[in-house]
Amino acid sequence: MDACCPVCPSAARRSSFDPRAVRRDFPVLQQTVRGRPLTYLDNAATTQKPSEVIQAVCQYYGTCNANVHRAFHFLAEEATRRYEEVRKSAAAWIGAGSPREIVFTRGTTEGVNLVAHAWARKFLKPGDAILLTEMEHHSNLIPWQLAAKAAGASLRFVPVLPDGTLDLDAFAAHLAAGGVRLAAVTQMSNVLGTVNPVRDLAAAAHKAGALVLVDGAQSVAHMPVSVRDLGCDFLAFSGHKMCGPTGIGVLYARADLLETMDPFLGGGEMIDRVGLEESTWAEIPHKFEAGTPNVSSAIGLGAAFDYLNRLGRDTLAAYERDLTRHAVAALRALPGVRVYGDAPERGGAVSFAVDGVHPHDLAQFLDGDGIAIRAGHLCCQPLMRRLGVPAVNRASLAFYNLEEEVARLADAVVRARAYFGHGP
Ligand code: 7TS
Repeated sequence: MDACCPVCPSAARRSSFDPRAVRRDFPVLQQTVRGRPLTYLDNAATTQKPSEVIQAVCQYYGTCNANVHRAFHFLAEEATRRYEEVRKSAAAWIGAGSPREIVFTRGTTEGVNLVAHAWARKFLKPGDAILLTEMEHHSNLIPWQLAAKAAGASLRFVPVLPDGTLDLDAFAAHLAAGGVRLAAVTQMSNVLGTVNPVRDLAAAAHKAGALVLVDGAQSVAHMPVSVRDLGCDFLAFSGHKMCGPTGIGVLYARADLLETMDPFLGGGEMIDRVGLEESTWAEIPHKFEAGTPNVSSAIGLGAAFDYLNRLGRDTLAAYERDLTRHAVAALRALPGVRVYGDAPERGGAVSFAVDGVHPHDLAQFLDGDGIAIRAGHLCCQPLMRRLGVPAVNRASLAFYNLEEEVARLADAVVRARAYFGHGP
């Protein structure tokens, strides 16, 4: 990023980070689309993958493919060793006390569902409440609707204020009303970019006797996150949003909670002793990993941890913060453009509306220029209702995005507005 950018005066200090060099690690980003450079601004949906991750998956299949945790031959031992090494890397990535607290899942969605089944359905009673917020992704809403219905529990919601932050007084009031057994909150909104004060929320929830689940789908990919620092009881995230492959994610859960929870899925590998009528379960975390896991994607996720660690998480987060500030300012400066969310701490999901242009039309127009953004309700229909719109546009940034890509977006938005009859 240019040091001369007026909205990011600290850029010069970070000149050692070279996003142009980093982009060369990503084969997808080298492409042109309809003769134009690909401008990929849909990173909140999924990030692109560096060669290192792609090669790790290929290399696994080419050298040591085997099922894990069951055979004694050398391929199986190597595959198991590598799979379990990634569990240690995942624990280190989020500051968990032990790899026993790391359950591999398919992604955030499965992690939340696991807790909703294995914890909530076992421990919630009629009259209990689950505290959520209006900005939750459907993945951190629907599982709780289902679990609450099954247990006879209720749901309570913290409203979103006009600046895109949570109504913290309402959060406190819900806790004070009693009966809340779990607060489930996103750390970073995939629509507004808002970073919620999860550490404070967790402390307050614990004081009220509630557990805390953090949806880390957006945060874990874009800022350093430590479960110890946050003081949360559960945290779920997805590998594919942080340069890893699809189909692999992580659920962190406190070991003592995992010990008391029922299994989620039943089948091979999650058992200790199996009888015809009754069975006992494997040690945690294996009790929660029934069947053949996604070994290759776990290996790829391990490569993603290594890659991002090498670039430096603080460096990447600082660069993204500057680029986000720049993107928000650039879009806000355009006539007829409204950016949603103005939280003091925010990530790189930048949702906006263009006067008189339907979000889907805009996304299609931008696609004609090789610019990939998302349009729609972004799996946050209740939040759309709070914003008073059926859909938004969203540009979402990663550390390999450039200031010139933001300029390309802004220029295309201006042309789209003119094209649809609202321009200057
Ligand atoms: N929670 C949040 C905050 C998310 O942004 C997403 C995915 C999920 C949960 C679900 O993650 P998954 O990997 O299990 O699917 N968000 C988006 C998005 O914003 N656009 O596409 C997917």
